[in-house]
Amino acid sequence: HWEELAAGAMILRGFARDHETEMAAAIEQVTAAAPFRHMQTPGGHRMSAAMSNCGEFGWTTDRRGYRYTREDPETGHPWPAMPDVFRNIAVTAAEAASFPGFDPDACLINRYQPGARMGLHQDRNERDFDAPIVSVSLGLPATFLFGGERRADRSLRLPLEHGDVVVWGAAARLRYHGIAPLRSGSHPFAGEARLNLTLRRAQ
Ligand code: MD3
Ligand code: FE
Repeated sequence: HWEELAAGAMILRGFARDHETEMAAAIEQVTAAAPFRHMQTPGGHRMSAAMSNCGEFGWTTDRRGYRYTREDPETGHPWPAMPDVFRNIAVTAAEAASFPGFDPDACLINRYQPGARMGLHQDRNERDFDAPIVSVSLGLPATFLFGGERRADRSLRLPLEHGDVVVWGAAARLRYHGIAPLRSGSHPFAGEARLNLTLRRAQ
């Protein structure tokens, strides 16, 4: 069962919990081939969340800018294939939130350790903003910051927990958002970390 958080943002609480064993194996497999790393922003800052990707395209940032690439710049190899379990969760969730036919070609994996955060930003590197983004939260809980259409708009604070899936589309697709600094703790799924998958249509 889902509920609408805001126009265009549908939350399916605990939707991914039934698939956690398969997801853990899939994350292991992807990050063995494309290890988590702290990327550099164009402004020269090191991101506090560590990242990896799977799928045809992966999101990266360095001093030259933000973009999607077919290859992992660290290894020169294509990003690992998107595991079926990720795709299936995203497609089913999108369908439940009335986005039939979602066909993700990119999955960014973020790892937050205590203190890591993500400042308010918009996701604008995708070609088509009509496709939603599906996020899957795993491990430690986090406070999601949900802003408005302008950076200065007030943010709502929303807890996201292990297994929560959110479909961000339509009117929510270009809203500012971020993650407050992760609080210390331990979770049976991920130890002292939060993992977040975002499945996207990049190209
Ligand atoms: C709302 N990740 O990777 S996921 C990101 O928890 C990102 O790691 C956060 O923001 C995380 O870009 C938040 C939830 C999310 C993802 C994309 C959105 C919310 C969104 C795009 C538009 C609006
Ligand atoms: Fe984002």
